[in-house]
Amino acid sequence: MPVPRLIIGNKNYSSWSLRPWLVMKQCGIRFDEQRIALYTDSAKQEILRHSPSGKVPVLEDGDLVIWDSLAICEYLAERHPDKGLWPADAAARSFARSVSAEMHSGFTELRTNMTMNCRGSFPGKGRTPGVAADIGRITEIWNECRRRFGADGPMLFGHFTIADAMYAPVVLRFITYAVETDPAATAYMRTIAALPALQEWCESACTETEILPQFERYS
Ligand SMILES: N[C@@H](CCC(=O)N[C@@H](CS)C(=O)NCC(=O)O)C(=O)O
Repeated sequence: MPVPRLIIGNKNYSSWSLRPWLVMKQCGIRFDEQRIALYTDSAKQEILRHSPSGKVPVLEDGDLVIWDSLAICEYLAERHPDKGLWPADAAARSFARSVSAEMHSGFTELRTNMTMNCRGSFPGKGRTPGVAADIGRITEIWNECRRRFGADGPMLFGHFTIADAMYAPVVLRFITYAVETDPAATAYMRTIAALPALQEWCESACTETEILPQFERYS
């Protein structure tokens, strides 16, 4: 039986691609992966062959095309109810959806000034006042999730959910830019960073040869 195909960008730089990829890997959902090197002369044309938005990630599953990271995660949660991709409890689930949507639509300062770069190491760079505010809000989210809903495990809602995938690229950014966090947030970051699936992504990112100057401004 054919498996879904996830089309992603460069692993070193494409944080939106990482989110659904991590959900599928972490939950053992079988899929084929196709990588398009972003921002080359032919990249846009190639992406548009798969994704009407001209952006990655996009998931092709039979006749279905699902574009946008969060829409893909929602689709996976519907297709795989056994994986617990959202918390079972309604209060926890609405909280998980809210923090995932907050990530998806927000933290622009952080995303602009501390772009994901798995290979990079830029301690202290990019800390505008807006970035500091984003860092404060993100650690507040992590700590509140852990305190209120995380008793059954080390993730935001105990076990791995879409919310953890949404924040995994932020964990990678905090490592790259050496953001210092409180002990609870640091423990959460360690848990996410140790996920074999995330390590696999980073190892793969390190083998990529493309260098995109717009994401290397501190190099
Ligand atoms: N809201 C979209 C954002 C997708 C997005 O911005 N993707 C970037 C890569 S991380 C992209 O495709 N850039 C290539 C381009 O714009 O040509 C999502 O969540 O999937």
